[in-house]
Amino acid sequence: MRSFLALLVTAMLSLSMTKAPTGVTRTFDITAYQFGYTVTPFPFSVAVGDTVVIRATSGDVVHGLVMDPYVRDAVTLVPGETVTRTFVADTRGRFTFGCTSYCGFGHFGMADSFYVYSPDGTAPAIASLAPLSGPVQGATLAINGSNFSRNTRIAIDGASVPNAFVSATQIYTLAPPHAPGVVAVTVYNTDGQSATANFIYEAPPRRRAVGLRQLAAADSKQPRSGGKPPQS
Ligand SMILES: [Cu+2]
Repeated sequence: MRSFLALLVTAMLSLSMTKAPTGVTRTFDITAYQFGYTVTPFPFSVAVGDTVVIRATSGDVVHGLVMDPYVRDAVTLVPGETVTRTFVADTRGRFTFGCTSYCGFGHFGMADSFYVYSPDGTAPAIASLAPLSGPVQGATLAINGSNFSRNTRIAIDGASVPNAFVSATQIYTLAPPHAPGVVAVTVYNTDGQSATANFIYEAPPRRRAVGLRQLAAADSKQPRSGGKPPQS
């Protein structure tokens, strides 16, 4: 009888800690490379109770993937082959996944994160970026919004960038050098909820290749107005 009660209590506890499926299915494509993973769509985060489908492959050599507790047995990723796994994200938190197949000198640092958040928590929000655009060499960027913390993670075009925390409504970061174009600036709070805004890397101005001789020639053709004509 006592063991039955213990079992009942355990069952009730685990019920309260996990969440029933939401009926939402989220599909992510994961490509392993030396030495990291790209996940599309980005960010790799879902609400607790969502059904998650991952389709994983390798972009170069043979890699692996393990993510406790959702992908417990190491998956082998071979270029040109896609492995599909489906699970219900029933526990919230940040889950690290990494490579299980030795793939070179960067193998042991080959890891990334998957977030399962509670939709009841407060999500961060971005109100504005200052500046809105910057040079391809990179720039200091102020992110204004709400619900930021020292542990807020910032990514620009998928790459992690520093968080120089000021307050819950402002953080600074460094936008790294990047090709011209529009990129996503995403902030994540610790439970993986995120907000995204666009930043523009501006193409450098094109310099006209004009020689001194051409300049002089153009100058002599200019009609002169005003002043005295040169004395001959
Ligand atoms: Cu690897």
